[in-house]
Amino acid sequence: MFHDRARIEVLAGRGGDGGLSFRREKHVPKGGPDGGDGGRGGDVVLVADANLRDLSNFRAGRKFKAGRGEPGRGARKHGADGATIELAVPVGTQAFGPEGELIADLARPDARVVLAKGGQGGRGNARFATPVRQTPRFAEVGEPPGEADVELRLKLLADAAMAGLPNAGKSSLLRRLSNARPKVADYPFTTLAPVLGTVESPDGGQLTVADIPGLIEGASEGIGLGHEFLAHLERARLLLHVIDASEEDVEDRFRTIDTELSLYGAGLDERPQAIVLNKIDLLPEPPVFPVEDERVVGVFPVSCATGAGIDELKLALFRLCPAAPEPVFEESPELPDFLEYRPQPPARRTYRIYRTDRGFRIVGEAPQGEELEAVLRAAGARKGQEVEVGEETLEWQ
Ligand SMILES: Nc1nc2c(ncn2[C@@H]2O[C@H](COP(=O)(O)OP(=O)(O)OP(=O)(O)O)[C@@H](O)[C@H]2O)c(=O)[nH]1
Ligand SMILES: [Mg+2]
Repeated sequence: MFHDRARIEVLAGRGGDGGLSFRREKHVPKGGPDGGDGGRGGDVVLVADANLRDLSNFRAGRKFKAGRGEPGRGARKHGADGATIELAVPVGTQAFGPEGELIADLARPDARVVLAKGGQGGRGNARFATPVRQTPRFAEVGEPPGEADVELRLKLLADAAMAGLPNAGKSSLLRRLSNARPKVADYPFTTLAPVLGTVESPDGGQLTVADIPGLIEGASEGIGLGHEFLAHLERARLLLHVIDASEEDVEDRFRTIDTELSLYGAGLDERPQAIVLNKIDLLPEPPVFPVEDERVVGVFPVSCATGAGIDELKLALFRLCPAAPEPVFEESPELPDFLEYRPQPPARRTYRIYRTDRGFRIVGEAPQGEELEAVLRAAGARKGQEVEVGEETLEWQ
């Protein structure tokens, strides 16, 4: 099975609480505050791995959790940072948020995207000592972690992708053009999953070409195998439309595929097409392509059986493939090794939470009602503890 979709839930690590501690030494009756800071929670990161072919590492509904930051301790000991987890995905994976919005596009090998950011560690009470407040009896609580519900979709990144009816000779053509060795047979739907091949030019250039399972009429509505694989044509800048020229009605068969491309949408019907008229070894005369269409950037009679026309096609591919587009997301200025990074909207908190020796204190514009409860529960509030909010002191139930 070829898995090109997965739904995952990710939870970063909570920041560790700041330490609330006072120095205790034998001959020092009143030691100063010495609680260290809590560690940062780990992130959940997607990393594009050039060795992966699909998303089968992710089965439906899998959850991934990064490590929590350790709390700060006495003697100003800082808590350790929580472990970040890296989820490897194939190059070409896109991540979508709950509303179907594009969050990340891992379009290059080693591209990295933070899906959920770990919480900052809280500051320990040692940090709050001032000349007028020598014994701060509070420490900051660690920040809550980022979380995300994400749909991963692999959309192959190929310079050119093949479209065509079953049996047209797409896989035979990929074998002729590239290093890939997809299965070839004289029955329809031989190819069940996309295959990528690398085409090399004599002067050292490289292109990738994708062989996609055959399309039939109704493919855009899910008939045959084509539908779910049409997405893999989306990011190819040139379509190689492969037609068996040894049969009648070349134009009809061209139209059948073209209709499915436009019904699918996503701009597939605007993509430039190179028409490959295959199986000319079975024809007494060279074929003609009877269609006038501005998207057709070239017509190539070939025979995958004899190799006729293949070198011409290969050379033309390097001329016809438009330059790669700019990445969807910019490189992050503050994280230069994070490509295609899109920062999460910063969680602007209008308040801070501190642990005290009797419970918690909230300073600033505190949340109300259920939100306040959730925030305190997340901070580890227990029954009977005191919660100071502004001027009020409540008891946590
Ligand atoms: N005579 C002749 N036969 C060819 C040529 N190219 C491919 N074939 C044959 O056509 C049949 C189908 O070839 P494939 O490459 O498997 O076709 P496909 O388009 O990948 O088919 P699906 O994967 O089912 O969509 C095989 O029997 C090939 O040997 C050609 O140029 N000449
Ligand atoms: Mg095939």
